[in-house]
Amino acid sequence: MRTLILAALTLAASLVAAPLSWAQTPAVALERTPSPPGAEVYIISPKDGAKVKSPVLVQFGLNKVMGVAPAGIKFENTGHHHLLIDTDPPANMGAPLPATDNVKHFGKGQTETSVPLSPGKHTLQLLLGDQNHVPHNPPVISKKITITVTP
Ligand SMILES: [Cu+2]
Repeated sequence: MRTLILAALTLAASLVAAPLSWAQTPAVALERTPSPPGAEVYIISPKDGAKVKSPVLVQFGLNKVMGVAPAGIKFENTGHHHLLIDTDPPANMGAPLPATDNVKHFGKGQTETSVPLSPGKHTLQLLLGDQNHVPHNPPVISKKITITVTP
């Protein structure tokens, strides 16, 4: 029993001493941040099915149940936006979101962006993340929209 407690304390101390970089997959599952009931994230523009020119101005909407806070700030019922471009949401919602060409982080609390996109069809979707870039529980995710970029 004593050994078990020591092991737990050592683990806790190591987590405090060496905070995980959000880009790494944590060895220990992070505690998920709860989202309040009724939280909704949505793409204000462009509209689903829109024909647009590149660069595309994408505006992020979040209903009043939640607020936007920069990454690293722990505050109840807040998060920051992630724009998923031409990709499905991750299967594992319990891990920090990667930063890739298809998953853009808006960790300063931005609520819009301008994305250069090649001509053709593209999908866009918003996924809110907590201070550690981990989706909330349950995830706050928008409908996936499809747009067509015209040359
Ligand atoms: Cu993030």
